Amino acid sequence: MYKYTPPDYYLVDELLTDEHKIIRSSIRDWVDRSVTPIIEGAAQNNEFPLYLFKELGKLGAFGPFIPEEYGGAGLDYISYGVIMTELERGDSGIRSAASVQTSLVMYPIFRFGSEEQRRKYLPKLATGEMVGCFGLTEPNHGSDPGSMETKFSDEGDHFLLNGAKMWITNSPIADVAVIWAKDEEGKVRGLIVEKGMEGFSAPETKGKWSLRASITGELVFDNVKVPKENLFPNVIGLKGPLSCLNSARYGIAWGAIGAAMDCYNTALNYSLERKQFNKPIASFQLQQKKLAEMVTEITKAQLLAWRMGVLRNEEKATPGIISMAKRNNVEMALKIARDSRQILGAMGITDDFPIMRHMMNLESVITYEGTHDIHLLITGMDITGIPAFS
Ligand code: TGC
Ligand code: FAD
Repeated sequence: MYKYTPPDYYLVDELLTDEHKIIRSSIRDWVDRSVTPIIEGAAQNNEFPLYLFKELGKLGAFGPFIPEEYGGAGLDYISYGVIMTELERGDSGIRSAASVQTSLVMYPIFRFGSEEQRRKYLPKLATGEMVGCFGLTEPNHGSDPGSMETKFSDEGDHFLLNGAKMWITNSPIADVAVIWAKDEEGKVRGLIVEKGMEGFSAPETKGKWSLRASITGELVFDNVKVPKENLFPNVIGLKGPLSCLNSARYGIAWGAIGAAMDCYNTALNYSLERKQFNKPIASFQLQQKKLAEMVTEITKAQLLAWRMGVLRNEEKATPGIISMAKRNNVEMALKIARDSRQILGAMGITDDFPIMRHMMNLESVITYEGTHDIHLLITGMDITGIPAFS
């Protein structure tokens, strides 16, 4: 395994503040210490290293932009992005855990929840004492969440929730689930469902070839009685869950750069060391083409992410801006993983190197939080004004 030396061809580091660099270095050290040594084994064994959850909480990886009074760190969005890049250099599954906890659980509770909900859940989610998950996707409705079937009725002193969600990161280990369901008028609302509520189960989804160090499952609601105070009072409609996705997609656009940089760093070092025909393979033009294109694409992705971060801090990052960065940066990372794998030849398929694991993980990353196609259509709609989804 090579020392991690991420590329910074355009001196993008100079755009970061000292605070961003301190945060980055603490997460990078933690990944070197706690993730890199165990992650290949965890992926091979298809196990989420749950004990890392509280460590992530201690590091401040959960809710970095949530105000300190609710347990967050009150940082800006570039700090959040930098954290995501470092975590995904370790593994997309570790970044997923932080994405879901931060953007899909803490963010909606902070933004749409009551003051009581904020005080009850946010501090424990920030420390990792509580694990959260987010249920939007259903067996019959993935790209089209507006057609969801999960619904709840008003039973006087409580709600009755029925339906099912699928492909939910962390659902089997979650203490709380942020669930999006339709009310009796067909309006999408958000509810907090807690582990142990009667009729609520969260079976694990087995057999994944991707994100093997992350746990995924279903959420099944069979006449679950949900207390009325668990409804989000401050949002009605699909814009609720879609706003959470903006935050998570933003983090993924930064995160994918970490996976790409780890692959590039591995391929560059290997190509300088590995000799064929009495020369390092890095001396052959075909390999230099791959490496030169990789560093070019990483640089473009870094600049896109940084600019998106500035706009997000200024509350000017539209959903279209975020979709473009998620789509571009994840595709970039997946291509770099594939090209890096080729540079390593047969060694590229082994777990002596991180490339194949990143490549398989990125097949999920390019699908979740909106597929590659859906993000293209979001950009298409943004520039033409015509939605082409249906
Ligand atoms: P549409 O009619 O366009 O919009 C409905 C309402 O929502 C508003 N809206 C948004 N609001 C905030 N942010 C956005 N990005 C928004 N996009 C739309 C819109 O203005 C409208 O508001 P209003 O007030 O007029 O009602 O909705 P549509 O039904 O046509 O769907 C549009 C589409 C296809 C873009 C959207 O539904 C979509 O993004 N589909 C992809 C689904 C998706 O991304 N699912 C992700 C599930 S979570 C996940 O994958 C977690 S992975 C976790 C991990 O990291 O491990
Ligand atoms: P579909 O929507 O069935 O799409 C299938 C194919 O059709 C895709 O190629 C898609 O691009 C294409 N397609 C669909 N509609 C159109 C269209 N209008 N035009 C052109 N092409 C179209 N969801 C959650 O709610 N919470 C989670 O925590 C979560 N975690 C996940 C973890 C993992 C590991 C994975 C793999 C998924 C997770 N998801 C989660 C679900 C994820 O968001 C969905 O898989 C994703 O939104 C796509 O939905 P789908 O798989 O049903 O695909």
